[in-house]
Amino acid sequence: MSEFMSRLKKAAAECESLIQRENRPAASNGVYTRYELPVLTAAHAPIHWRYDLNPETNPLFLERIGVNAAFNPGAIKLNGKYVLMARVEGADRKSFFAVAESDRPTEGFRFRDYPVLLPETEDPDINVYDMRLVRHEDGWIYGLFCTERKDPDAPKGDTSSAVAQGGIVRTKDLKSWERLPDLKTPSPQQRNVVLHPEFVNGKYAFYTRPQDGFIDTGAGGGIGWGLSDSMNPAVIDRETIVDSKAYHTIKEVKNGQGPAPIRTDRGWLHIAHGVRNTAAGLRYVVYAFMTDLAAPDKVTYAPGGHLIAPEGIERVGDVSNVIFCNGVIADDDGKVYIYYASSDTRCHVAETSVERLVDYCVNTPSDPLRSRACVEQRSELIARNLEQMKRPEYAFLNR
Ligand code: M1P
Repeated sequence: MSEFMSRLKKAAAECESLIQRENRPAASNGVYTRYELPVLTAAHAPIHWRYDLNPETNPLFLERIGVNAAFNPGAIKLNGKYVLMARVEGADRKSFFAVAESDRPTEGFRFRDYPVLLPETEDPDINVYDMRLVRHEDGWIYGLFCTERKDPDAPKGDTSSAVAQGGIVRTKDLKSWERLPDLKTPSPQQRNVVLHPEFVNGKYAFYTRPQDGFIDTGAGGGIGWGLSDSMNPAVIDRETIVDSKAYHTIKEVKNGQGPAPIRTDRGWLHIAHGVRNTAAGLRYVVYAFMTDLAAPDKVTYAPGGHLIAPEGIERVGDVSNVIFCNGVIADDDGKVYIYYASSDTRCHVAETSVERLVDYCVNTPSDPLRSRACVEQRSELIARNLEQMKRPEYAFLNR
């Protein structure tokens, strides 16, 4: 067999076995259950995205256009399929979007034949990433994403400074896309823009993340909120803060709304990310909170600390110590699949339910913001438990 054919067969078999491998539930803290294996990685990218499959032009079967990472997926259930809109990053550092789908929520994700050819505005995007897929009550599925362009005011020689804004597309089928104008807000830059799934006072409602600079949120920051009369164009005149960053917390440096919130009987259930600084750089974790059903910008429950923090292999990647979530699927049976990415490298899933997440939000005490107050909070739980443990049915605990 030629080198071409033997390498082609090997590459195809490896990719297929990755897609078809079984994914089993792993550790659970009762709130959610992680699954053992990532659901999507760079190696899930089809071989026909990466190799030239013609032996005449690629006799050695060399990879031509590499894929570096598949992470930060938006998520939606469409026509009975679990669909991820992954941020795929080529070896050339440019991110793009690609749909991967499966009949099962925790395994079997396969990329479609082509990545998404995203329509551009008259000011072409240099980089696009982190799409939130939102099924709005107006009948459209919107894709809200970050569009990044070089900062026109960057000093000569500065080839890093960029401007981030909220890009918007809409679709009915995740196949044909209509590009709408970028969101306009009073803030110089935006990232983590998310559309609320319902009208609020007859208007489109957005979660934003105002920021002064590309990385630093500066005086801005916090999960913002604003209303727009229309989506075409979407314009927010006034931004308020729903959930601010706070000193010595998991969201000390910045935070951002994850996917669109889930409607529950007890309020809107939000998943977000919080960032703090460490000697090893920024640490990103995922947290949860709830807001009022009638006023989605009013926080009603704010459990202290993180919901998901990086563990094991999740800690390591292109941008280490990062857990980021912009995709969740609330299934018809009440189960919730949290699709999260680790270290800007790969996608994972954790399974939970609306019931468990609401219980978590309502019954987890909020962050008391001081070490002593934290000990008092924990001691109160310990005291109640020690009383409980005196009951005969707890004798196995040997107290
Ligand atoms: O590298 C970590 C994350 O950084 C950004 O998120 P934020 O705007 O909250 O800092 C995004 O680039 C995100 O994609 C990335 O995972």
